[in-house]
Parts: sequence; C-alpha cells; structure tokens
Amino acid sequence: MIRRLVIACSTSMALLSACLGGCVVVEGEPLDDSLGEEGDLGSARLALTGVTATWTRVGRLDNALKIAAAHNVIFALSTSFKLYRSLSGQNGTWTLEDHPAQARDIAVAGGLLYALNDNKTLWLHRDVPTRNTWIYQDTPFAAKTIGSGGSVAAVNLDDSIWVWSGPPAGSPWINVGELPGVKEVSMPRGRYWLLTDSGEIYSANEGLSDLRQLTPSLPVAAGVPMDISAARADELWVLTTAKELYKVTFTETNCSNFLDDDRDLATDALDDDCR
Ligand SMILES: [Ca+2]
Ligand SMILES: [Ca+2]
Repeated sequence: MIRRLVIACSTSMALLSACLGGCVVVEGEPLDDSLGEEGDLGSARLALTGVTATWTRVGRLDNALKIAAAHNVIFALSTSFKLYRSLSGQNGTWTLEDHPAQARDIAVAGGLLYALNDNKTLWLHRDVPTRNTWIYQDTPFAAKTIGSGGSVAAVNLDDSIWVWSGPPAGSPWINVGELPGVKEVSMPRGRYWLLTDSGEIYSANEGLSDLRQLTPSLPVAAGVPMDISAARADELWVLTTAKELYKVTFTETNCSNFLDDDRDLATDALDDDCR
C-alpha cells in the first residue's frame, strides 16, 4: 500500500546554457525489434469500478530506455540516447528522429515533446524540416524523471511530484503531492498514472487520492513495467524490463452509473463502449 503525503518544498530554477547534444538527423537506424509477435493478452479488471483494461503486446524494443506517447505517435529513447518515433509502436516501424546525447528521459505534454537531460535541464523539441532543434525551458534540478500527459509531470529525487505549467520557458512548477517509491508519473486529462520502483502501476485521482492498482496481466517473461506514458486517459503505453512494449486500453463497462468510468469524456450511453 502506498502511503500518501503531501509536502511543501520549492524547486528553484537556474538557467543553464547546456546543449542537448547533436542536432543531426540520421535516417533509418531502427531499434532492434526483431523479436516477438503482436498479440492481445486479454482483459484484466482495473481495481476501478466500471472499467476493463485490455493489454495488447505491440512490439519489442531491445534498446529502449524510455517511452513517451502522443495521440498519434510514440517516441522511444534508446540506451544510447537516440530518439526514435513510430506511428504504431510495432516492430519495423521505428525511424530515427534525433540523437539528443544528453537526454535521459522524454515526455509528451500538451502534444509537445520534451527531454530531461543528464544535467537536469528541460528541453522542448521542435521538429522543423531538415533539422531538429531543442529549446531550453527550465532546470528542474531535483527531477529524476519526467512523464507525459496534459503537462510535464516530474518526479523528484525525494519522490515528490510536480507539474509544469509551461511553456513558455520559466513557467512555475506546482507540487501535487508525494508518493514514496514512485518512479514515473503520467497525467493525461482526467487520470493520473503512477509507476513505482517495483514496477507496480496505480491509477489515482487528482490530488493523488483513491489509488487503485492496475492488474499487470503480463507474462512472466515480460518482466515488470519500467516506464509508462499516456497521452489520453483511456490508453496507457507500458515498456517492461524485458523491453516489451504494451498498450493498455480502457473500456467503460458500467453503462448506467452516470460516471465516465474510463475518462474518455463520454459517459454511459454516450460512450461507444456502451453501445
Ligand atoms: Ca459509466
Ligand atoms: Ca467513458
């Protein structure tokens, strides 16, 4: 059981002019994705009422370190800090986007791609024709990870969780709580997803209340989740320690409780899941 504490501390920001690394685009160097087949792992109940979670194995990313999901594209940062993108996440669809050699985590927030560098500088990616550019945003010096969603969600070294209200650069960070053992947070509109150091995934309401564990539904060989990313409340991407990539989709199954259980902005009979 995760203990919830809300703490108050401040994150001061210092402007550093460090470079994110190379900006040269090199095409056609996919991740090693030669293993595995796609497959539906079947359904598992989230410990939430009115929702069923369906795990689907999408592919394998042998060299992946981090993932970041947008609405129609997923990014992966490799262990050699190369950035790849794919429309589906399936094997053979990854293309090299850039080589941000200092990046250690990536996130898509509000449809924009960010990188957190080794020196704790935060950069916004601008994909313009013929070259990648990265624009300095801030220095969340205590951040250990950043996560996707409506805003950049940083987990600090002391397990406190912060949401960044930018861009523009220099916008403030807002403390939304603390969860001992938390590793990554993803905050699509309507849902918080939390990944612990031991690989457990929890759903939470705003304010980190009502924590509910997402049943893993993974084969033993897949290991445990090591990164999560969600661009929308009813879809969660999961990278495991065995470098398997999964997509978890959430279906509204209680169609008469006047609640939008899967947080897809459609309630009961208005939700396609209920038709
Ligand atoms: Ca409902
Ligand atoms: Ca719904």
